Amino acid sequence: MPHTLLVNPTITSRQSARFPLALLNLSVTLDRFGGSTIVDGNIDRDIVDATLRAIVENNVDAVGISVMGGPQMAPSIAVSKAVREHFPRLPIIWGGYFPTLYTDTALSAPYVDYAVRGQGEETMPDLIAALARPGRDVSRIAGMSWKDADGNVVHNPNRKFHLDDPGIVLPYDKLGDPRRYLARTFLGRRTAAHQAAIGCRFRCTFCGVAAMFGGTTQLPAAARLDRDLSYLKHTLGADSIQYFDHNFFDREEDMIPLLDVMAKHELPWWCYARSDALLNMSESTWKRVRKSKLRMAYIGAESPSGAMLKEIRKGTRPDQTLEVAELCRRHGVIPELSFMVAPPENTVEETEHTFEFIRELKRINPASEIIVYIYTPLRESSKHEKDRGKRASTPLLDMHGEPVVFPSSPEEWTEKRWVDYACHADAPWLTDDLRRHIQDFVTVLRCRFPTVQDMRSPPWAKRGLSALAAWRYQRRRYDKPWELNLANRLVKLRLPQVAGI
Ligand code: B12
Repeated sequence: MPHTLLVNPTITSRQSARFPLALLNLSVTLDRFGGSTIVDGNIDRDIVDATLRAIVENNVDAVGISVMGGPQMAPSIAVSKAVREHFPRLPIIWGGYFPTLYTDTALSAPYVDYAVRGQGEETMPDLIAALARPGRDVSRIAGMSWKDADGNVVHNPNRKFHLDDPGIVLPYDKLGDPRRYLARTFLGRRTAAHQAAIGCRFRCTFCGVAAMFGGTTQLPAAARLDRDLSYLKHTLGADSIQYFDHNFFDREEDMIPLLDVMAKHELPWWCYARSDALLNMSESTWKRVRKSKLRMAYIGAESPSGAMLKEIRKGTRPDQTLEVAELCRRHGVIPELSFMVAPPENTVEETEHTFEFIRELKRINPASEIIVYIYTPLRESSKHEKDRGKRASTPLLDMHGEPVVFPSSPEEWTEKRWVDYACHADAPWLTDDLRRHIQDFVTVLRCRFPTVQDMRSPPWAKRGLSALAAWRYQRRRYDKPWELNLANRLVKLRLPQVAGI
């Protein structure tokens, strides 16, 4: 009976740690024919030591590591290297967004043996079973890539996405006391993270979710959601839910039974949504949404330019963004609108246009929360195979007009400029002046309108910051807000784009 160790390398602080849902889902299927143990680096801060100990204690046969680009790269490398060094014969499997989008880069490392692409629930048990057989033949396992005897990377075909009901709740007890993952947020005192549906039917060209799912989405049965919410509410004591669903509101008729379950449980919630879906919902469905206590919807507004929204295949329009801000106000839902500024073309104009658009949104609905990202498109080869090479894309150029060359090893992805790229925080075509200008605008905006998601700073401090920033915001004097930077050192507002809600 093979035993697999599943590792979530550290990506955030202990207070911001949420259920490592990827590993919990993998655990369910691995435990059907063997065993599994989870090490969560967001809780066990010395992830290398915790992993090495768990390998010995559980007599482990393989190690699976969940890897997302950005700040999780460095700890993922550290833990993989340590495993290779101490247990050279133990297979190391990477799964998650990074190996799915950058498969060759992941497998170029000597400490990555197998890369699972997409969903791991079926691929991982197949792989573990194959590794236990003589010859270790993995050539027929869909959804993964590997290295042959000569070190060449072989990509097996993709695997279809499935949302099977395991008939049980996730094995939360594997995390020690699961209650420590319930957090005090603006939604409640004990907010739990949950994922009900998977995937997204849209194929936006910039989005990692589209690259992973290729337009597939699968909704859970209402009975399953009911069982999961009952457990979170009654057994763990959760009083609110953050849904990690890639795009919560799918077809209206399919959402109604789910919303009814949620209305029964009355757990205030947060989710990802689209402006068009919210705008198209009937009054009776909105009634259900209100009853179920939706508090905030994260909506990818992306850009005020219709042309750019078309270019990135967003499928929504700028007027819908403005309309949804008003609609949310009427229904008592806070819209959390995210934008991508500084695209590679018309960089400065698009950015200024976005700032003005944000001001308009704030006029329509002052409670709107705004997230400003830098537009960092995916490499063509990272897109889903169905979408690769479909559109004539202009090559990305850096600020000197040279082509942007993406990293070819996991180590290179740990360089600050690439961590920032993965975090949508910087891009090679940004000049120092524009980078500073964007940072300054964001500083003025977040001080003028402190996020309700911040639970640490006292209300008087937030009011003080807002008053201090008022004149700059009013007169558009964003540049060099030294007094706000100083004040920010004392009042450290939460950054939802870094730590989640
Ligand atoms: C929770 C979350 C976080 C948490 C922490 C996650 C953690 N590992 O503990 C926090 C808030 C810290 C975080 C941060 C970031 N995140 Co994040 N995050 C998510 C979120 C909302 C949910 C992840 C989740 O639990 N999903 C549920 C599980 C079931 O799905 P899954 O993780 O995909 O796992 C499945 C497969 O990927 C695979 N798999 C995963 N791991 C493994 C491991 C093995 C061994 C195998 C075989 C398979 C496998 O099988 C799993 C089961 O099917 C996703 C969006 C989403 N809904 O998935 C974004 C998402 C993963 N994040 C993303 C990004 C980019 C980031 C950031 C790097 C940048 C940013 N600003 O958003 C930041 C870093 C911020 C910073 N500056 O520090 C992107 C990744 C896309 C990409 N291009 O790589 C996503 C998809 C959001 C998006 N729409 O863009 N994130």
